[in-house]
Amino acid sequence: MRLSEIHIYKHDLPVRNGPYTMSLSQVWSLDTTLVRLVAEDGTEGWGETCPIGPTYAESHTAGARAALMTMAPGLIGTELWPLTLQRRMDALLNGHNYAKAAIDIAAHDLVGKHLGVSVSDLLGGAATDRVPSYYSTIVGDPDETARVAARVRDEGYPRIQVKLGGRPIEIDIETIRKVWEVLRGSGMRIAVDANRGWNTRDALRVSRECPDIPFVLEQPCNTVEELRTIRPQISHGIYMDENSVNLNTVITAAGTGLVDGFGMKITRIGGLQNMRTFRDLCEARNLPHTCDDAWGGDVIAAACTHVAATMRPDLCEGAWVAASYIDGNFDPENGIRIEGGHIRRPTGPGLGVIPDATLLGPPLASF
Ligand code: 0XW
Ligand code: MG
Repeated sequence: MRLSEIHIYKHDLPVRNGPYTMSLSQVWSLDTTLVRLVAEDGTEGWGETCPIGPTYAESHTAGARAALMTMAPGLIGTELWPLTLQRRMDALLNGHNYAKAAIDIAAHDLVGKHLGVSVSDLLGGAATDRVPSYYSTIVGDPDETARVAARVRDEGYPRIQVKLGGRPIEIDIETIRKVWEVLRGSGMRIAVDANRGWNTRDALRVSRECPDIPFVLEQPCNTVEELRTIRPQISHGIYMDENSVNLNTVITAAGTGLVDGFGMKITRIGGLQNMRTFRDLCEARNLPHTCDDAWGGDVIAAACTHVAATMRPDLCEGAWVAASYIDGNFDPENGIRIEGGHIRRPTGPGLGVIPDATLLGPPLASF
């Protein structure tokens, strides 16, 4: 089954009650890119990629569209099976995983629709229809963050990710302590995520001053070398997020015992084809991991939900989707919603969500 048409769309997703604040960035509205692939038999598939601003990762929203436009002419006529497509994209453009991911997701959606199976079944089969999510706070006032923690605990979230960094480390430590006061005994798991914002001194101090609190440190510092420095000096687990830029890095991090788990993004690793390999590597090493993306609407949210549904349940740290920070859905009927801290796995073929193209306006480019 060959690819006949590629259409590229741009859409703004304002942050509800913005800004979304992390240690090194603040965002008010996200610029997402969607692609619609059409196969020679007329079957369609949707993909999406949405960097959360220009400083979170080495990805840029206009860069995603430029990369897609560079590859698009050379992709027309390519077989849509995901591995074939991945190799073709690599032959057309080096790197730019986050742009390739949009094509890869759309191809999985299209192949699933063609075969009448869901993306989670294409990825090996779902272990659950009720996928756990986790709540990610913003960097905020300690008391307010503790109030949010209590609220999402009561809503049924199994896990919380507390954003920290970009301010005096004493306020971060106070925030962790206040969150723990309300979550102790609840069974809720805690990650503290400085999004690269601490130096090794601060990361070590957080761990030393909170020896009684069972959190994991997600991407505390900027580089792999800094993670390696703090690794033998702390007792808290370390998860890698922003540094896991490709499968090569993941293999080394998992294989050398550098980290205890991953906060993982589908677009950063290059799409669902690579994400299934990542998932299997984690399973082989018993390493917990999330399935997230930086941001995005229903298409990326559905992709995250399908992958997380296939993860070994005891290793699944949850699917993070932007639904709690954005209004409305691309697919008004089957769009992704979080209920009780969990997400229902879409039941339809492919991704199980179909964007209403009238919400997106005309494509920016068509091939
Ligand atoms: C919580 N997230 C998945 C959403 C934002 O893009 C940041 C990210 C993370 O874990 O760093
Ligand atoms: Mg993170």
